[in-house]
Amino acid sequence: MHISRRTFLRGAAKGAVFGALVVTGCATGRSRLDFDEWARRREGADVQLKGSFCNVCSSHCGMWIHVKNGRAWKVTGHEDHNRSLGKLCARAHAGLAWIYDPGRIKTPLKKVGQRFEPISWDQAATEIGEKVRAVVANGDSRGIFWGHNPRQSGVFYGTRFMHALNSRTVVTHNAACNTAIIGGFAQTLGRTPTSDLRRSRYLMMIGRNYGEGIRTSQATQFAEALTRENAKVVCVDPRLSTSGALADEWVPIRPGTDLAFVLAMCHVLIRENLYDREFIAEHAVGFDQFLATIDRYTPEWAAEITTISAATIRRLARELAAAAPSCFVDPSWKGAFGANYANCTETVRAVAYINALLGTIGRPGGLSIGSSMSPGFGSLDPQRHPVPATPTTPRLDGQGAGEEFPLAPAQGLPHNIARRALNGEVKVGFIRHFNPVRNFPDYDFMKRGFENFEMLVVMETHMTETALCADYILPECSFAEREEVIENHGNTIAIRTVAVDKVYPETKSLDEIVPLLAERAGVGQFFNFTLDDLNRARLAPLGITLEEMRQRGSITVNTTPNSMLPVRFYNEDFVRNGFNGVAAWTEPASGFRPPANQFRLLNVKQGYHSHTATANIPQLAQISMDNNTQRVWMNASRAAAMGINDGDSVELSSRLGTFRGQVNVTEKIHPEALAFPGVYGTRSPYFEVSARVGGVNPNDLVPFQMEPISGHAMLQEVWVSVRRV
Ligand SMILES: Nc1nc2c(c(=O)[nH]1)N[C@H]1C(S)=C(S)[C@@H](COP(=O)(O)OP(=O)(O)OC[C@H]3O[C@@H](n4cnc5c(=O)[nH]c(N)nc54)[C@H](O)[C@@H]3O)O[C@H]1N2
Ligand SMILES: Nc1nc2c(c(=O)[nH]1)N[C@H]1C(S)=C(S)[C@@H](COP(=O)(O)OP(=O)(O)OC[C@H]3O[C@@H](n4cnc5c(=O)[nH]c(N)nc54)[C@H](O)[C@@H]3O)O[C@H]1N2
Ligand code: SF4
Ligand SMILES: [Mo]
Repeated sequence: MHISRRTFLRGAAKGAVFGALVVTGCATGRSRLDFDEWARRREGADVQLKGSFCNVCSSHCGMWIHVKNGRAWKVTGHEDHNRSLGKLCARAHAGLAWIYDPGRIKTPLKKVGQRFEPISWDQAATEIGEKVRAVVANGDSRGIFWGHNPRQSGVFYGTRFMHALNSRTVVTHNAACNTAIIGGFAQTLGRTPTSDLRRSRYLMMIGRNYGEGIRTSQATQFAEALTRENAKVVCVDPRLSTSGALADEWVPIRPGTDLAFVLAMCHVLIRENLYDREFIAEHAVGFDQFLATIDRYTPEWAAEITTISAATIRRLARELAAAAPSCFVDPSWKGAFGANYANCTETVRAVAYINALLGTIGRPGGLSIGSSMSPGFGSLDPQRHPVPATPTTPRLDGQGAGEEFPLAPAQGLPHNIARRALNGEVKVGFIRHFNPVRNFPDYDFMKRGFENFEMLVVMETHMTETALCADYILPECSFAEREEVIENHGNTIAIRTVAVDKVYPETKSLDEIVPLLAERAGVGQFFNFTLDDLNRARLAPLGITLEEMRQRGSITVNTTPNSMLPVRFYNEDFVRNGFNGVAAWTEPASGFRPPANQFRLLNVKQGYHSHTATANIPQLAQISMDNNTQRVWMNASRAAAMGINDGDSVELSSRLGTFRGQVNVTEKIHPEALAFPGVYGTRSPYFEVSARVGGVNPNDLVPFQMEPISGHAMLQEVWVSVRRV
């Protein structure tokens, strides 16, 4: 029997294509006892299942925490949760290490001179409250902000706290992730679409690596698409990622030039009359203005810029058109155009255009515009629980109408706060579940900024680089030790329940911390309710009780389908603010051709780590060490020309400095690029495991910069040189 790649993948079993990455339980190989059977035997009789959702990345996959003798000992995917679909990725399992890690912060800490000293919650809250009162009384509320990896508990408590203090500034990590995507799609389609992976006949990923930038449900659906007979998967990426290796076609592209590639495909669709005229007639705004720009974007022009041949660009555009409307150019996440280059927002607009030309938006197998994010949660009775008025104070981060970055989305610009701190504009920062000093470009710049607030309060589980800048560190208990504001993830609602007792009794959850701080800051009246009151109010309109919610963990609810909005090929708001009415070719700020002997830096994910947060988890660090995955990828022919061999130690330099690392010499990367796994090179002396792994953090080489339209941090706008040592 002939075994094609597709048949082989199908044989590899649905959902298990990424091997260990999507863990469903596997045979042990040596004995006949399979993992599930072994687990059943081990569990014995007294195992309780506690509903929760995973804390290791923003996907928040619904899961069950299995508790035996008061200890969490394993997790499994929640079958009724749309992000996990009954499965979890490898990181979720390692996330258990978080709960029992002896390196967790155990009491509140205060910086005294160069050291941190343990203090009581009472002292911490009183001193923080006094400082905040003084700043507010002085009319300086603009100088106060809250920053976080946005999670619904943080959004609720953080925003309410800031409003109570007359500040409007709540910022998130998105400016180092997908701000251009949120902003660009909002400005063009009204919202960010998602791909209908399940039904598509042609899936084009431009810098989206479903196999390693994981959301469990999507990884599973991507794996299914790889095995579908009538579907073609194309990965456009300067690097042969796990997804690219499994795809039908890998199209290596020069990094930073995706905009030229997409505009040239648009050109082909128009010139060859392959676009969906009906869809355009019905939904497009400013199509004539767009047509007037398209002549210049020939495939020959794009070939020079992208290093993809004109023939390939034409073929890919024709193939997409042949599969339309059951096809898509993926809206992506961070990879190519989330927050990397000066042209990212323009690239996102162009991706919206090509999907509109193909008529994929709102069509089966195309881009889904989904359902309303709100399942109709209720809210607390404002008569009994006064809501602070939304302040009119200007924001601290320069985001929004009338500010420095009028078109930046509301998710905010934390790096601009670091800059403003250097001018003495920042009074008090509250940071929760967020490590901007390590995870934004330019470590020294971010650190200097975050050390230059009058007061920084960090709510953390670990002694991160950001925590080390703080005046006060407040220890939050782990995800398994707390209940939280009920979240909605599309049409699933999910709760975290208390699975285990607090391992460190002096730690607190957010619903304990914020009301305490608010009370000492003189605004306690806005927090005269318990988390239970809040969750009951949220559930009331849905007819679900808190008890039922706790028991079921995740529940699918009805949401209202979104309606189609106009596709704005031409956008007045851009013109008013001095930008292009129609998205137009724009080079990265550093140009697209590398200077002699230099390389483009790529900042990439690995399937078994989350950003830098998991770098110190011993089990995951061991995978890195066993496989030398902390090494920087370098193209084999370039390496040979420079006399560099696989595994060699090298110096990697940019204008910010020189760092020592090792190289992974491979054919799987564009000659002009170096791929840095984003996990390594942590700077906190508390991360001893991570320090043993080694590696260079890409953010150490990238200077502070801001994209002109969305204001994001441009994680790949830098040239790096390599020298063998
Ligand atoms: N394992 C794991 N999974 C995660 C996360 C995690 O930390 N770890 N985090 C979650 C989060 S917050 C996010 S944002 C997503 C990210 O998910 P993705 O965006 O899919 O992941 P990335 O690794 O950032 O980038 C994907 C690919 O983009 C390519 N790329 C880089 N520059 C360019 C370019 O200029 N052009 C093109 N065409 N391609 C380029 C890289 O080589 C890489 O293979 O993952 C989510 N899931
Ligand atoms: N070098 C590098 N930089 C990156 C990336 C990368 O992969 N590498 N990825 C980029 C992307 S796509 C994103 S989304 C951002 C992510 O940037 P962040 O949001 O800063 O990163 P996270 O990994 O989500 O975790 C932040 C911190 O949350 C803490 N934490 C974990 N659990 C809890 C908890 O229960 N309570 C509290 N209070 N704290 C907790 C962890 O200790 C961690 O330090 O970084 C961006 N920058
Ligand atoms: S994708 Fe993995 S790490 Fe992220 S929430 Fe889901 S199971 Fe957890
Ligand atoms: Mo992200």
